[in-house]
Amino acid sequence: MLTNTTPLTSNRGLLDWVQDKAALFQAESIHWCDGSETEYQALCGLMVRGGTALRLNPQKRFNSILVRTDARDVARVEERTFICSRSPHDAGPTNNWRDPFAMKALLGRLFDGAMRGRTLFVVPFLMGPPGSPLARVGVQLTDSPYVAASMKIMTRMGQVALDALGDEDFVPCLHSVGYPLLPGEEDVPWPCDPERIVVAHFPEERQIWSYGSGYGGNALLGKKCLALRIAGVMAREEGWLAEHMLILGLSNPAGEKIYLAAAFPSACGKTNLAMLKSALPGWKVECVGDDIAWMRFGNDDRLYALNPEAGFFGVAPGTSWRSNPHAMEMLRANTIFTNTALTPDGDVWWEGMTEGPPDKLVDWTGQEWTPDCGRRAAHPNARFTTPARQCPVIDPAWEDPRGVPIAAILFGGRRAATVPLVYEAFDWAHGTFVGATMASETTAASSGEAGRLRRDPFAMLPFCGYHMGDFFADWLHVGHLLPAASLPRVYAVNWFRKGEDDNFLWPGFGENVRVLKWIFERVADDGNGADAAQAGVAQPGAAQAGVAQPSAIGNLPAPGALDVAGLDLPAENLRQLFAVNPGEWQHEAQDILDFYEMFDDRLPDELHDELESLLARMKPSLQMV
Ligand code: GTP
Ligand code: SPV
Ligand code: MN
Repeated sequence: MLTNTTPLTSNRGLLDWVQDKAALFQAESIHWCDGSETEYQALCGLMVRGGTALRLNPQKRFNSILVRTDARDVARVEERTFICSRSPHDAGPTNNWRDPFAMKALLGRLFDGAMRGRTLFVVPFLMGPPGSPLARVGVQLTDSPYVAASMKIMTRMGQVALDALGDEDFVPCLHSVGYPLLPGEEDVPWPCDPERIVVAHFPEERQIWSYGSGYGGNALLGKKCLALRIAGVMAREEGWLAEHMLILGLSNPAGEKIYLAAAFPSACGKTNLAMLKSALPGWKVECVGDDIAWMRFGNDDRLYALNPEAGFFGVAPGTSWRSNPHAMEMLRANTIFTNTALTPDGDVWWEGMTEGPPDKLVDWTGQEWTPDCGRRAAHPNARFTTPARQCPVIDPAWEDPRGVPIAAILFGGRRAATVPLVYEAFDWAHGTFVGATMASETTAASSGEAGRLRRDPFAMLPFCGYHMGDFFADWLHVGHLLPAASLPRVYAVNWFRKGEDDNFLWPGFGENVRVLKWIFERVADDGNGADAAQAGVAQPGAAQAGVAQPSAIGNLPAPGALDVAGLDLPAENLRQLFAVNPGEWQHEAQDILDFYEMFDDRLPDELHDELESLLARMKPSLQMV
């Protein structure tokens, strides 16, 4: 049973804190998580008996469960996420700010007795590979077995974290689903308090307090709360970067390899790109991480990135043997599925998984479902939680405590118009401008309207724990710290441009390797491409390899430089994919100017200069329209 009351540490600060908070929460019992397999099984057993989870058919999905949440608790809630710095200026205009004193008073009331009738799980977790100079320990107190089990997959959880902690400080993370049980009261399958969700960060004290939700980034506090919002504040002080980025290794047919990092907003393709199965023979992608990158400067003046997580919390809809076979492979076993549909033979299903839907399902709300019923079978933000080591293309260096050297950084989003398939920034400052001004259509990863275009700088809009203007300044600063030759090159990508018929112009997924290939050939040229640098870029039959031509917005692939061999892509699609439409870009520039306004004098001058340079470069073409 889950009642390991013996603390697994002698860290005085931790012991006192747990005792203090257990009294506040009034939990019925305490369990110190050790992170063992036995414990994981017990947590799953608890969820199955309590009606939170269903065990899937082991012949289909070995050692896996399906969890259905309350329909009101299905995604991150950005309006209820707060940065509680002492001064509102430190949270900046892109964050919801609350006074820390007032917020603690509010949460103190909500937490008071919130775990009555429940077990308090003490979840020590390590973000980052053991032994890494950047690795950080957090301890989450939670009353959700789902959260404890998920943390086991997503982080290095239990004794390993306490060993890394020793007598040092940890990031305290308080979490309750906010559904105390009175004596004799029966539990519900997914307890939560959706009307009163609060996800609060105290950057000066490095604390996280979360109430009311059991879902994703609201509740798995190691992920967005610690590894991005709080880590960002630490990184700023200590001279490193915490980013919403995937990390991948890219090898060419000669076996030369570079690493890339890419920032796309939530549900815009990081998991898919991070483990893509290459459509080009000989080219290979290996995955270091799919969501978060911690980046530091190496002694060799290069930028190194590591994945602080140990699992993937990935978007299920759209994942198929065609779009992402490597993900399908890793989802065969040891996975928690959340808010997917259930097949009659005890397997999971979601929209886009197979060509057509099965005849009959149980949908994510537990109701009978048929293809003509007019409802979705899986929630659009249905997710899988699965260990990173199960990824068939996990990179050999994914747990290297030093991280991997980054040769290029990509910024992308969902843009139906305006933004070409790929272009290259002229230099670091221009690259920072591209990151700072990126925009994307909103997705189901956050509650609220999907499909609305918004600026999402560095894909960090919901995840930056301090003033976004200062975040921009930090990025510009990197460009002054490192020699230009060792800075990663910066690219914008957009897999989501649409034609007049509203269809995607680009096939995406495994074919995206064609864009990566062009980038590889570009960076291999300038000496920052690791092994590739020495080997040169000559590819048989690719006379245009790595060649670019400048445009007003950046360097585009020269005609013939993007390898589209064997891809049945109409020439008209290719033309539209790379069109830089002056009217659209004039509108874009105006929108960026409006966006700049909220930052006042905290917007670095260099970003104003970059916008002016863009306008100046556009002038000749504007006169033509
Ligand atoms: P978070 O986990 O929320 O941070 O999301 P993510 O950035 O990892 O997004 P993910 O890779 O899970 O993709 C989200 C959705 O976009 C899925 O439904 C994918 O099928 C779809 N998608 C990913 N890559 C492509 C692509 O190249 N083209 C198209 N058309 N869709 C894509
Ligand atoms: C995202 O929304 O960017 C995610 C999912 O990766 S969550 O963990 O819910 O933040
Ligand atoms: Mn994410």
